[in-house]
Amino acid sequence: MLSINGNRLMERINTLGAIGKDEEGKRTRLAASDTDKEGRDAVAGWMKDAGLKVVTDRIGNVFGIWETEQNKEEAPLMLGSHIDTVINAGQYDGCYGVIAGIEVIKTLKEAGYTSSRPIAVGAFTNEEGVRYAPDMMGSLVYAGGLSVDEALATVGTDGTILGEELKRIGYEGTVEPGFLKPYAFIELHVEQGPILDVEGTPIGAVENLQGISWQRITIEGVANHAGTTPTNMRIDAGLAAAKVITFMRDRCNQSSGKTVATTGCIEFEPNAVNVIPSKAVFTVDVRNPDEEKLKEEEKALAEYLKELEKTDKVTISTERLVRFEPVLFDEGIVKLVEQAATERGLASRRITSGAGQDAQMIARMCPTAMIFVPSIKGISHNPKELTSDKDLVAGANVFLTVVAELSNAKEERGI
Ligand code: HGY
Ligand code: MN
Ligand code: MN
Repeated sequence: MLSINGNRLMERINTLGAIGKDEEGKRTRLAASDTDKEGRDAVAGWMKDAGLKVVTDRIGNVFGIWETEQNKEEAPLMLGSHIDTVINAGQYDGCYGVIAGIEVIKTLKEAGYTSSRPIAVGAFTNEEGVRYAPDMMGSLVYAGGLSVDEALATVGTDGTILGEELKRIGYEGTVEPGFLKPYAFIELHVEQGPILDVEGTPIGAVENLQGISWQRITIEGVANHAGTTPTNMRIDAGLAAAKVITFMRDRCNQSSGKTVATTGCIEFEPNAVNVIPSKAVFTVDVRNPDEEKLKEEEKALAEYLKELEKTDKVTISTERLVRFEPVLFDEGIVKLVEQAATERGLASRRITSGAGQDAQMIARMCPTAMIFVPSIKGISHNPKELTSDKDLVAGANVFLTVVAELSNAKEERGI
């Protein structure tokens, strides 16, 4: 059976993983930053090394394309993921899928395979959404869910403009997003959750992905002296924010684990140890695989904020940052993933993606699915994120089998 070059895969994952580390060893490659540029340059170099045509579109998505005179009129099979990271990130999230995509194509080419359709691997811009919201921005624009000009005008958390930053790092492409109309899309990714690791299952056949709701909430209270103000006279924005965070945790606990909620960012004004906060600005990320349940959570939160305005005499405003409905992946490709795992003697199980993914956006364009490999202890968005080399290579080989099947790659040797 044809297999990928495991050493090359791991060497590249570790090379990319070393890019963007600061003096404390924290790995951060926020979208369109200098470290993101370094990562992009490395990946574009590996695409060229595989003999791929490298094309950057206007939102900075970078594609490596393998096409021949015989197949270039056919709709391409598309692979891909992202290489931008969160702050102080792990080295596998996104990067694994992009590097494995290049590896799979290079392996097919080296083995003398020809495929009935072009195969393209993409590194999508700003999947994480940490610097510029929304997340999965590059793939959302690619799929036509957000105008490229609107996306390029996005103001970041640091006041920069995405389009200017892409230009500054040399990744302001000229080709319109959506220039390739994929026949199908398949993304390989680490699970980022604990299920496969706990069960000892090496392959996840991802059949759906949960809905995501991000909002920024601003609570205005009254600054006052921390020592002289009696408790019953306080209009405390900080306390009200804390009540929202615990309210959402209670909702999660009542949802038998289906709803998850996170406040990842919070800022107080004037942010002084002895001043009752006059303002709290914080984010709420709520997710649920069921659209109706997610709507219920959003409604419950909105009602609670209204109640809080009365009980705590604060003023509350909200700003929607992201809202993506749950996505169902293509049953035919999910089955292909299970078959490919079996062919390679690997156990697999159906699984839901708790994380947002570029695949959820490209699923708007074509039949799409994902392959997961285990994350040890389910840790992710954390430098301790880890998947064993063995699982990474096994996942990439299942990916190879699925890609060969979907692209009808033919050669005398079985794979
Ligand atoms: O937010 C997410 O789930 C993804 O990591 N962007
Ligand atoms: Mn990811
Ligand atoms: Mn991520």
